[in-house]
Amino acid sequence: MRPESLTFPHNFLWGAATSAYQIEGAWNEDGKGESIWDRFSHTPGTIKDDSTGDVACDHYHRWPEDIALMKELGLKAYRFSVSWPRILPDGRGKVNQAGLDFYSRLVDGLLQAGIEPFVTLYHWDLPQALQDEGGWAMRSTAEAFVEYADVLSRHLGDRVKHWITHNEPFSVAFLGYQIGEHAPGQKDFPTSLQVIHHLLLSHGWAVPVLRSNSPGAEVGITLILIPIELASSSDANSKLGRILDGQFNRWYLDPLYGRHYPADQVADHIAAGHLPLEGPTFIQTGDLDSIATPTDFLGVNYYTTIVLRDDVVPEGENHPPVSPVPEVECTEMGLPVNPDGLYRLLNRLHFNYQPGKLFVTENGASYSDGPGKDGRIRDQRRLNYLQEHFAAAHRAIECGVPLAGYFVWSLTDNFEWSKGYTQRYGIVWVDYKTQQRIPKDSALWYKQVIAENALVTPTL
Ligand code: GCO
Repeated sequence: MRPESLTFPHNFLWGAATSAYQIEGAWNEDGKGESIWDRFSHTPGTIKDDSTGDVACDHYHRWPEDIALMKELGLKAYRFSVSWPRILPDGRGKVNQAGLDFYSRLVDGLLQAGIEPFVTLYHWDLPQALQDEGGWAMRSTAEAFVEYADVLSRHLGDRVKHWITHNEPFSVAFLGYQIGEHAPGQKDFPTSLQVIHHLLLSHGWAVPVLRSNSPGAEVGITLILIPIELASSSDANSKLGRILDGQFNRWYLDPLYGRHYPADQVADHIAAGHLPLEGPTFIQTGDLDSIATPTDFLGVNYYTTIVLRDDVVPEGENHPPVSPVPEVECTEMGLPVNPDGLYRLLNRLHFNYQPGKLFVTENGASYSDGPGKDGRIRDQRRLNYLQEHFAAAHRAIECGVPLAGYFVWSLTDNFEWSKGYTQRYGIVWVDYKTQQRIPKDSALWYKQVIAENALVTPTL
């Protein structure tokens, strides 16, 4: 390793990411409305350890401490999401001032600490009132999203200069509407196509609203991207590779970058009877132009790559359908570790779609290492994971990919959706009984990386 070559560009934004439902708690305080995740987690049998996000990391009350922690680590940026039902308890109409005040204080606190806020508008906690009307299957929900974007950006637009409309529309559709493992727990493929369309449409509609309320701000969207690699070029592998890449990646990237939904996938859906749906079509003239509204950056969430091998067949509803290859290390989420996949993905995006700017908006790993007898948390596997992925990002930058920042998922351990508290992604440990936060070795090393703006060798 040549240390001098592993310095990152000046002003590279090193950050960490979280989302509202996963950390805030205070699920019914200060006028907040119910979200689909409140409803879902309160439904028996939905969450692995029968837990909920009712309290989570209690960030709603402990945010000053959390900002102090971020400052101590030297974070340059913090990506968090806003709970829509804290702002508009019924999804539209009546505004809850207490909700706006909470985020306003958070933003002010971050700026005072010299930390750039990156605000995600939708990280999955739809107001239940909108779900009662059909949720994202309805075009009216996309309209309500624009109202929400307007209210929020009117209040924060003077201080927030980075907006992310949606987090991972793929996960909303796949986990929430195809396999039913996330809220709202439906299993209906054709509906999921409608849901995706309305998510993307609401993004496109919101972009000009955010820009006009937040002069000079950069606006983008975050996608989870799951590269598919072929370990052999058999016909079966190539076909499956094309289909999975279409479902996970191209179905989102293509329309966002003005190429419409991918023709091969549309043909597959028609052949399978998934399109068109009964009744009037959900795609209206002009929608694809709206979806392709130019943005300032693309947010990339990267965790793993799917490698298709002839001898290992992905299992049906396993998500993502990874083929565990015995010799490849997996995180405790069961995701194979593949840093090269990030390098190739960033290059592919640059070659193929050319976003003006890219941020890795999430990357991290679930490992449960906790405090040793001396209280120190030796999460060496997470540290290695991050080190290898930072190096992959660095290689991509050297190839000319305009990567401007990197957000580790996650700042603290938190509520991992249907896995409850059984998976720990934080670089900071949370003791859920006492709410004590303890930076893990990975956090202490990350602090050094940020301070040097370079991939330093851990000296812990
Ligand atoms: C995402 C999810 C995160 C998860 C993380 C780990 O954006 O991918 O929103 O909330 O916690 O991906 O699975």
